[in-house]
Amino acid sequence: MVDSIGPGRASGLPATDRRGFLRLSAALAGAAVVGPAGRSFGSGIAVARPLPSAAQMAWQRDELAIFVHFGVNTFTGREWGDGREDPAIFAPTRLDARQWAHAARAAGARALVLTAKHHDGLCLWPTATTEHSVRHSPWRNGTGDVVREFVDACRTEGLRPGLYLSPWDRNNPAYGDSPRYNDLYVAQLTELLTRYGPLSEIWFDGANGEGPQGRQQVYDWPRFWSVCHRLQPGAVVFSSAGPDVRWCGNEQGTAGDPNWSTMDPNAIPQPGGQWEVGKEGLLQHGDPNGTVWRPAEIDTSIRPGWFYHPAEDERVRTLDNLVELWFNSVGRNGKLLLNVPPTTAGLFSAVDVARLADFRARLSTMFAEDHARGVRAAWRRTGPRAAELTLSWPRTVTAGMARLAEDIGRKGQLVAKHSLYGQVGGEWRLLAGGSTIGYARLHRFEPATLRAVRLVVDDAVAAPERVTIAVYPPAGT
Ligand code: FUL
Repeated sequence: MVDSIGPGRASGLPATDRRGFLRLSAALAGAAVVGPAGRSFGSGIAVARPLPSAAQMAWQRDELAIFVHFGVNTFTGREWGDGREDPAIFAPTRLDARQWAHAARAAGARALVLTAKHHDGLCLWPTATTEHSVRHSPWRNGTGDVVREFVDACRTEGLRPGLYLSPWDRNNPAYGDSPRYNDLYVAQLTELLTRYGPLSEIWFDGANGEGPQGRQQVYDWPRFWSVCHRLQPGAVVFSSAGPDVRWCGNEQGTAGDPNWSTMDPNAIPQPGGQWEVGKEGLLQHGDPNGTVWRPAEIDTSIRPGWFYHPAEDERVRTLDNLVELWFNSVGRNGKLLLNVPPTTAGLFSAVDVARLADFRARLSTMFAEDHARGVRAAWRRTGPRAAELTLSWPRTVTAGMARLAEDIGRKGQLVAKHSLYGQVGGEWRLLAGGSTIGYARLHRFEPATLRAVRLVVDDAVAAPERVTIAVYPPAGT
């Protein structure tokens, strides 16, 4: 995300306000009373916690998606085009979206997101809204449609397609003439959301640069989002302000710890730099008392840039770095959106393709053997906000990693602090610990020979619900 320039609009989503939510929660929960920290007390009846929608759940279960930045910048070597590029420079020689999808599947990704239009304004599909599109490119003699080829390739590989449509448009003369550009932008969205079948995600960047003569574009976010929800009810809408999925606050690939999937919808009412100033912590950590489900997506690139630059061929993330990234994103209750940019040929580079396959092979090896599979674990509440899960083996096992998970689909996210102990010889030893768990929490710890493990929920925002555990051998064994 980039900082936007100039003011935006103070109105947010017509979202549930906090008081309205609390009234609703109280009604749902009968006599429950909400305390200052959003916790229930008094009646002992729990206040309803936000839950993910079916679309948010599907998005989270994907765990890994591949971001595809492709456009005129691929041919100019820049990261942001200025909108004056001739569409004729978009001339991939061997574009094959099936190669992207195949490599994504080999990486274990379940979805992809393509930049249908970046800030330079070139539309990679034959839009009726502007002349600045692939229609005026020599690629496929001007009859091509990158979005179509991308979506078809995703479906062939059984992957879910998603699209990025930059609101900031440095080419379109209407940009800066707010109502006119908003209409045009909605027309572009409508084409994308109606022509290509079901999408998994619609990705909004908050960039809001100046238009011609310094004019300031005021985006109509509530309108954009409602168009998405109406035309693609199965897709999640991403931005720093959600509404379905939030930006994690950095592009380095690190989710927060803690990382709550709940947010206060009024804290960042719309995307854009001015709304995000001072809110990095909130984007990183979410809000345990938040009234809406808005989990964090971790977008980062496999290379220093988002677009392909041959000079960066030596700077592709290493395998170890990718594994680290996995622990810091999916392993912290996030979803990883890893960018892999096609070259001027229109293909992922061989280095990146090999790295993606190696990445999945490494993860598959690391998580191949779950010592906890099929072993009965005993769960018991030990206090109003505490519980423990104990699992013992008839023989000892050597362990070095664990994956914890809450039943977020049915119970939401509850655990605020946890500790993992292992029984080594006759003693209980602390192996790992942390704050939130959520969809997934990965821990690596000093390899140990264990008779049993005990996960202690030290604190939770409501009575804790059963957590599941998987226990793996040390990485590299
Ligand atoms: C940013 C954009 O400015 C970058 O170019 C890239 O698309 C990234 C994912 O979002 O805000």
